[in-house]
Amino acid sequence: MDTRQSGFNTKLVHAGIPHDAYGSVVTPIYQVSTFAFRNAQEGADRFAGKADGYIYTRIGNPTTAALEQNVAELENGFGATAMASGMGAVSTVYLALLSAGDHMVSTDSVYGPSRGLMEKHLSRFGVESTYLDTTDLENLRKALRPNTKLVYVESPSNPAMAVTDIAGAAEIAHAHGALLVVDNTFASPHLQKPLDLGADLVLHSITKFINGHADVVGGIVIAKTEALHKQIRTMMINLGSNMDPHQAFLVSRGLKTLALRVERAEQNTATIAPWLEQHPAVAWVRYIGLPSHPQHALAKRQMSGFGSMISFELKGGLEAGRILMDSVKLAGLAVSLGGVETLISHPASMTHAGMAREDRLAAGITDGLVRLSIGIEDVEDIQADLAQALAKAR
Ligand code: LCS
Repeated sequence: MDTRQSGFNTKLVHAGIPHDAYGSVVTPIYQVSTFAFRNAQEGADRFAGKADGYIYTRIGNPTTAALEQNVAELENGFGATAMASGMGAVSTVYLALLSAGDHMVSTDSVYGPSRGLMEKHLSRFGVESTYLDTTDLENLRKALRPNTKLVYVESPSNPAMAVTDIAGAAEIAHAHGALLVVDNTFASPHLQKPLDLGADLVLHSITKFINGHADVVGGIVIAKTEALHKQIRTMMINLGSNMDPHQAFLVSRGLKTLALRVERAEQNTATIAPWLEQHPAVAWVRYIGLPSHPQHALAKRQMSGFGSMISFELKGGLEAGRILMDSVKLAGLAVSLGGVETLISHPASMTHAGMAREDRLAAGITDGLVRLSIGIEDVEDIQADLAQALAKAR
């Protein structure tokens, strides 16, 4: 079925499924490392790109290709390349698009290792970077240098929940001859389509909303054009950052319910966030769906929903936050997010522990910030769990 003109939910269920001899209604697992050629000429033609067909699973695999086709359609891109992890996607993008002497500008509150990889490792190869508050586009414009080749935005950002104007960032990047990459992990393709807003590449930690069941680590990069898609794919093949077919099978299974999961989790969050904000033990709440969020209006404009990620701090700061995290029973005390289960974590000592404290504070990641990923459980149970833990933390 050609789903390219279909609605989002139809794409989730049907896009990318290959037609096989058995009429399989979902994509089977091609747990195969290498594919035989009928003759030597066909092998040579496949390598030269003159004949269709698979060669070797690091280069491409039918199960992985089905997932790639599905996500490319969801993001309205030319093509997608699935990776072993979200960091596999981030590192492949950096290495494909940046060379010694190039400069990148990025959101200061990106996922810790996305920044660490650049500042601690790519810097060894002569790549420069500037991290700043990209919610202020003037900041971004001023940071561009003659050698700036890439603008890398995470929106909403992890865990500061900073929202960047993607169309505005695209305009600034393109006027300068640079590309715009958007990490769309926190929104998922259901709530935000950065390519439609002007981005050149979108990436996801598939581990989060796209898979949604806390049982797979994976990543994906979606390109707007054929040329960019080929550039990313070639780097993935050379780095060996490919996704395994068994991983891809599980992700395709989880993906079918993305819209249902995201909508239910957001419905729960719409109850939890305002309740937390008025709770006497809570100092502040950052949720993009609350009018108190500084980019609430922008989020409303460029996204079709507010999602299920909340950052907040207790009046008792870090010490109270620790008691809260040790007291929850339903919420899992774990990193990661975007699954069906509610999770709670402490970025300063966990996901963003690798950042210098002054960089963390400048990016809005305070010592006492607690991050919640609201799941799809009954909202009364989530609320009761948080209420009993907050009572202990007061
Ligand atoms: N981008 C974002 C926005 C992320 O949140 C993560 C992981 C990655 C990229 C990397 O993806 P991975 O390699 O883990 O699939 N974020 C995590 C977090 O907040 N807790 O655990 C992982």
